[in-house]
Amino acid sequence: MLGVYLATVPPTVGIWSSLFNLYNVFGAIAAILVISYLVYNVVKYRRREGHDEAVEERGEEKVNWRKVLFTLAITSSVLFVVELQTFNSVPLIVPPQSSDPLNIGVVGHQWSWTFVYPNGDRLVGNLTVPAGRVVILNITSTDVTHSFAITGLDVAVDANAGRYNSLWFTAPDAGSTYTIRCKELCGVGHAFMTAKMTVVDQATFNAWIQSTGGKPGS
Ligand SMILES: [Cu+2]
Repeated sequence: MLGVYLATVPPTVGIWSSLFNLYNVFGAIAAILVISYLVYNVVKYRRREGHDEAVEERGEEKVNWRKVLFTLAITSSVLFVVELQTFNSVPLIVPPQSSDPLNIGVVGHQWSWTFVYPNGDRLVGNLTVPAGRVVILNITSTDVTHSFAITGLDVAVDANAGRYNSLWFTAPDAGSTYTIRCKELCGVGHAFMTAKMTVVDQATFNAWIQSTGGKPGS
């Protein structure tokens, strides 16, 4: 089952993307069915000559309980399956227990992102992470609500003042870069509230974090 598969494999870009595509396919099929049925009924029951008289003659329309129950049964079954899959996917929200995660603080403000590294460094607009390691971001804001999103990794969470929201990911490929964006309209500078994420190997990361100067956080 998809749910069991999801619960045992760490989410990577591939899984998120395949889920996104799956939802697109399901959404398109549902849309085609619903809209076709709607158009069919609009045409079939369009107003015609003598319509009012016919309705008056028939008297009050009777409810077709068989149809109602059939629709209810189909809808409930679909929702039940979706609900099961949702509960199966809950472990995805929690980082894998066996991992040795790297915790980085993220502070959003109008209009930039500051990253607080474990050694106390605070760097604006520069998120550098080692490839293949679980990274946990603890995200907050000093002013309005922002939303932290890594384009291409398909992860995002709101940045709210007064609380920390976290997300986790593993970046699979050393040498690649990603663009971080705010995706909650937060003022005139919103569109330019970006940062760069660079993925390096663990040794390069260790050397880099030492070279940043270890400026203690303020
Ligand atoms: Cu914004």
